[in-house]
Amino acid sequence: MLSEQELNDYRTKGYMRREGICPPSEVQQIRDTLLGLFARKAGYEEGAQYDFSGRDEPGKMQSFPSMHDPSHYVPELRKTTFHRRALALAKELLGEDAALYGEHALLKPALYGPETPWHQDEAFRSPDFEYKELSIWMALQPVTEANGCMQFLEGSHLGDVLEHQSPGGDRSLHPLECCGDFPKAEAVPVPLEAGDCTIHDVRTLHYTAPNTSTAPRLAYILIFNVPPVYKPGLRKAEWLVGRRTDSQERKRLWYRKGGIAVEVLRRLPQVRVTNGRWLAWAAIRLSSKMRQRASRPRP
Ligand SMILES: O=C(O)CCC(=O)C(=O)O
Repeated sequence: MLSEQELNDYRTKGYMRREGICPPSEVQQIRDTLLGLFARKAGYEEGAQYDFSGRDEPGKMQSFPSMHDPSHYVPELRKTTFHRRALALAKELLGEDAALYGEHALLKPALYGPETPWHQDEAFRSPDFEYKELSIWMALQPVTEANGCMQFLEGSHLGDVLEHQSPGGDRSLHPLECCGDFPKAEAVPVPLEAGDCTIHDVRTLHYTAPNTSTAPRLAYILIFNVPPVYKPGLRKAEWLVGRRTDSQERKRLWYRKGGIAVEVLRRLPQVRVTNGRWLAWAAIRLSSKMRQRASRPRP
């Protein structure tokens, strides 16, 4: 799907733009499906749906509705042309081992939808692994700077993971913002038509502005990776220590009430047992999560 020139460009810049990854009829169908999931707050109790930029409080209107893995609630999403083409692109960019790591839907409300702070996705990941990962961000209506199209810092994926922090120092909030030194003024906004996408590397610095338009901005993002390589102590990520969002808390309670079995059944068909490196990654992640939990002070 990609020319040598496009591959080289991606490697140099850390992002690219693709037109028409999704046919127009499917754009409408995916849009309606995701809006329906937001409207009925699907997955809220499981921690899959949450406010991306504020606290989740009962009865409070979300400032930036966000949802992880919508295909857990509507499995047909995985059968779309978008999923199929996105996987093919990921394999070209990351290698044949590439597989879907997660999905994200982000609904930036009209007029007041807040910004997504500058960040590198790797800042959210455990610092004990080396990653090869990318995100395919599809617009479900036209996007420009005015309603929050993606903006990138060219070449930023070639440097280190910079210092990040929780906005206002509040570690119960979902976003992380980059507080390292980088030339924000060189940001490149990438406007798109509905059904177009951007692709960015896990280390590329990116940002979206507040939605000042009169219509909501909806994006559907697919994240792909190859098995991360365990390198204990590779980086430090102080900003992750003690971070606990409201949605993580709901997920923990849901797991305890038996949700863990549901989660295992949902993920089982996707388990990548064909390659020992996926199994090693899963086992190391599980044991480090259990160690973290054991060392956490009891309330
Ligand atoms: O859509 C947004 O506002 C931000 C998306 C983002 O940060 C990402 O896809 O990594």
